[in-house]
Parts: sequence; C-alpha cells; structure tokens
Amino acid sequence: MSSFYLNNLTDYNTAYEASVKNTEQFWDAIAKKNFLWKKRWSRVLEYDFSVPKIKWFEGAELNITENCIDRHLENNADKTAIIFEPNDPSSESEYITYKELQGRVNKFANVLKSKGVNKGDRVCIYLPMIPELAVSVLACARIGAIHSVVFAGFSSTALATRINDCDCKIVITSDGSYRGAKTIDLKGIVDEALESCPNVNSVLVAKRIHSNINMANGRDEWLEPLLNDASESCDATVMNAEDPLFILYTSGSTGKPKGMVHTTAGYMVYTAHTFKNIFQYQEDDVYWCTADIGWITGHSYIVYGPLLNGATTVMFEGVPNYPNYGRFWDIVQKHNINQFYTAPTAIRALAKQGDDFVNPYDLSSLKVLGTVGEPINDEAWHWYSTTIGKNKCPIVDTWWQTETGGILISPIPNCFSGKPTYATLPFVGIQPALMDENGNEILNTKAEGRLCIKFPWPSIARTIWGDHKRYKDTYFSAFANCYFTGDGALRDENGHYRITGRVDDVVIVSGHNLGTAPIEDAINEHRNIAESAIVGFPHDIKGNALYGFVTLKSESSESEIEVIKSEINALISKKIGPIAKLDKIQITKGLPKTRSGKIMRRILRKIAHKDTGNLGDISTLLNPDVVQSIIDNSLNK
Ligand code: 7RM
Repeated sequence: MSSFYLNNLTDYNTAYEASVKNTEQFWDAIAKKNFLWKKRWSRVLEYDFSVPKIKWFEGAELNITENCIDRHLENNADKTAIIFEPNDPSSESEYITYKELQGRVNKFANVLKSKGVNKGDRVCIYLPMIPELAVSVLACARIGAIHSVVFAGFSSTALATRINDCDCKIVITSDGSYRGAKTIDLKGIVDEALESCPNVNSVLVAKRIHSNINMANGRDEWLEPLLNDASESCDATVMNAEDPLFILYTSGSTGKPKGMVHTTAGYMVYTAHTFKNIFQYQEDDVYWCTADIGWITGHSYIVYGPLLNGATTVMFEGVPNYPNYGRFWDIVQKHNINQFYTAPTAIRALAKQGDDFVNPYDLSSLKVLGTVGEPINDEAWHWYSTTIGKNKCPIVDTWWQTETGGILISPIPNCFSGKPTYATLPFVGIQPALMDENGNEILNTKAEGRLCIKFPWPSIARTIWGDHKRYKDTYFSAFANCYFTGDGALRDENGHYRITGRVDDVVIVSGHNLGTAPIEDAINEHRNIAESAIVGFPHDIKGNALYGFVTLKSESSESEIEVIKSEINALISKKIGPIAKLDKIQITKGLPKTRSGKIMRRILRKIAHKDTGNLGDISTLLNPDVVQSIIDNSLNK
C-alpha cells in the first residue's frame, strides 16, 4: 500500500511535475509496481487525438479480476472485500471475504460460460444493489465478456434501447428489488423490454424479493441452482490491455444514449491509483460510496478501485430516507466507515431535514468525505464539513465523468485541502486547460472558460460503442488536439479549478456572461431554500433574463413567499451583482432530476422558453410527476 502514496504537498508537486514532463515514464512506473501482469507492455502510450486513437500499455496481457481478487488471497484471504448492507435495517449485513468473493465470481463466470458467453460478448446486467451485481460484473471480467450495467431504476424502454445498442444476448436480473418501503417488479420491466429485444435468448434471474414472477420457458432461469452446481474455479481469461472491459451508457444532450467503452489495463491502473490517493485509503479502513453500481461512480469507486487496493467496500441496497433520514449515519456508525463518498443532491436532501437525524450517531470513525456528480454549493459543503465531518474531515470534491473513467480534479487530503465549491487541482498526469470562445487556450492563471484536457490519461473512454464518429464529434472536435469535457470552469489565482457546470448552463443577460451555478449557490444560502435551478429565457430588452425554480425547506404562506422572493434577489445583488437578479421566481415542490441526482436543467429551460410541446424523453427521470406540476404553475404561460 505504501508505494506511490502521495503524503504531502511536496510529494504531489514532485509527482505532478514528473507526470506532465514525462507522462509515459510516470505511468510505466506505477503500472509496474502495483499490479499483476501476465505479460508486460511493449509501449506505454500511443495516441492521436485527431483520429482519435488512444492506446495505453499496448502489448500487455492481464486479467483485472486477478488484480481485484486473486492477488489479495495470499495475505488477505479472510479480509472482508464487500460488506452488503440490506435495505431493511433489521436484516443481517453480509460480509464477503476475498476468498469467498473469488468462489462466487468463479461460479458465476462458469454459469455464464455454460450459457455460451464468450470473450467479447456483451452481457446486460440489470440488478439492484445486491452482491450478485458486483459478482456478475467481476464474473464478466473474469471471462473477458463486456459488461453493460443498466441502472435498475431505468424504465423498460431505456433498458431495451441499451440492450439493443450493444446487442446483448443475455440479461442478468432479479425477481424484484427493495427500495425503502416499496418493492419494484424488475423482472416485469425486463419482460416488457425484451418484447423489443429479439436477440436476447437467455435471462438469468437472482432471487431477492421472492415474488411470484413469470419465467419464460427456454429463456429464463433461476440463478441459484445454476450457481450451486457450478465449479468454484475458473481460469481468468487472458486479456489484452486494450480489450474492452465494459460499456456504460451516458445520456447526451441530444439523441440516443452514448455507450462509452472502457478498456482493461489503463482503466485498472488509473482507478486503483486515484482511489488509493484521493480517499487516502489505509489497510483496514472501511470505505463506503453511496452511489449505485449502475453509474460510473459505482463501477470505479465501489467495485474496481477499492478491490484493486484490497479494500473493504460497502454496498448499500437501500435509500437515504428509509426507515428515516438518519439511515446513512446509522450505517456509518454501524460499520465504522472511514471514507464516505456521496452526491451533493443527497447532502442537500439530508441537510434539509435538520441535524436531529445526525446527532444521535457516532460519526467519529470518519476520516475523509467525498462528493461527486454536480457542483456542490457553498451551503451544502459547509453543512457536510461541519455537521458530518465535525470540522475534522477533509472534503474531496471530485470532478470527473463517465467518459473519464476516474477522478481527474480533486483535493488530495494529505497534500492540499479543499476549498468550498472548488474541485481544486488536477490529479497527477492530468493536464487541464481553459479555452476561450475562439478556441484558444487561456494562459492567465486566473481565468474562466471551457474545460478541456490536453493529454490522455489511462482511463479515458476509447470510443462510443458502434459510433466512433460521434465520439470524435462530441469530444475531440470543439478544440484541436484536446478532449473537451462539456463543462465550464473557473481557475483562481492559485490555479485551483471550480467547475461551474455544463457550458450550456451559461446565460447571457444584457451582454453579461452569467454562469447559473454561482447564482444558485448564492441563493441556496437562504435559510429556507432547499434547492434551486436557474435557467435563461428570452427577454425583449436583455436578450435573456433569468428564471429561478426554487424549492423551500418548509411550507410557507403566500406572504412569506413574497418576502423570500425579495430576499432571493437581495442575496443575488449582494453576492453577484444586480445584473444577476432573477426576473421570475417560481416556488416548486421539487426539481426534475436524473436518477443519479443531477438536476435536469434542460427541461426547466424548455418550460422557461414556453416550449413544453416536446420535452424529450422524461421517462428516465427520478420524479417525472414534478414536471407537470411545474408546467401547470409556470410563470411563463
Ligand atoms: C462522475 C459523474 C459528469 C458530469 C460532469 C459535470 C458533473 C461531476 C462534479 C461535477 C461539479 C463535481 N459522471 N460533475 N462531478 N460538477 N463538481 N465534483 O458524475 O458522467 O454522470 O456526469 O457531472 O458536469 O461533466 S457523469
């Protein structure tokens, strides 16, 4: 564990400089030191962003599961690899050791083989957060099959689109799932999806809620008896460094979802190294990331990153508010969590409930707190730091994307600390740049622009499944020889980055470029505001004006609301300037969100533009009902 640990600012500065000066040599040393290879690479990096073509560790042979599991058995066979915390707090937690994990993964891999799954075949996994999800992901990797995990909150249409796009012939699912006090009929959703997936000929079903489900003859089989009969040993298939490991879909601003393809060796090296350093994971720590494995955060920082480091990683099946809003803190106390990683949306939702749900619990095990997924506003950052971290835990505001595979910009606790709302500095090997409207790099340290990355890192996605042209157009065409992130950022005088949000979140009001995130940030400090989203709408004089959608922490009377509205604009005037005042403020009972908790500003923008005829596909939203109520109460009818 000690090798290549960044322990102080000098470590970071030295490593960063080396990583930029001679990137290949830098990653070569890390890859040599920390992993199990069947064959070494002949070349560290070959790339050309104009094609685009990116290859890391070419010529190397390996299997990532030997690195996640087998190589820990010598010293840590009985160490807990995965703690499964079930939805129902009165059910037993499950502790899966590295040795047991090996047996379960191998059995699962043998079942897949018996179903005719070969190296390179795509396997769709549509499972709730139960151990079978991690096990099936690793089982695919064991035999070189490409896993395509679809978040089990997605609808049958979304599932069918993803199954067909990468032509999966097999689906792994469960009879159902628990979600707080509810159960969800997952198998029913799969059945519906498969009506439009003619190539799927096998469905393996894990038993979770013991519901009475339909099993299609010749197609559907229960997993349990198959696993019971399977052998516990399964040779790891030898993979080339650039063989695909998985596909994960991410929605674009237009068109169908993009199947981002991640490959084996580079992804392994980068997720392992970022996990170890950013979370400062120490032997015997217990780490918990609350994401779902259906998102990239779960792939990289529940499964691969932690297991590559021989860590103990928690998988939580439930939701933050069941049986009540103290559940997260109950789990932190129960398992003595040392590193806790969640999303701003969860932090805001929990902060809104007040500290009474936090105070009964002993959170003294916590050492590092992480956040990911959206810009974290000042208010939420402070609540997290004070109420959860008791002002003694560094916060790692980790900026990255499905496409980047791992964290690119983040504080590193022992090296430099965070600053509210700033993701701070690039990780070693990462070369960010800010671009101006004309496509030129802004060289001043203090600047604001579009965020690009100038040089490849090992875990960058290599293509979009079946559409390399779209990969090129989306990421490598806006700026020459750079990866364009789609995000805007500002850089302070110390070179620290603050991500301001997707660049389409910029509104030009009377000729002033206003990022909506800092305005949201300003008003979220209001004592009665839970969340807000600000978008532009056309205005005769200003060109555009600002429309704020705001949810309150508590019910308020009409007269109170009038006061709040004027306080909102007073706050904005004070923090940003009168130019950023909102023309319209609509109090809503919720904001439309993606399943991973990102506010869907695209929909609010349409509402503000009176363009609600075609809202696009809102079926994958967390809360589609809220959309109609926002439309009904819109101030722009
Ligand atoms: C990991 C993940 C990617 C987009 C990204 C940003 C936003 C993520 C942060 C953030 C500000 C952060 N992958 N984003 N992390 N914005 N600060 N720390 O979320 O593919 O689902 O989303 O999320 O806009 O481009 S993702």
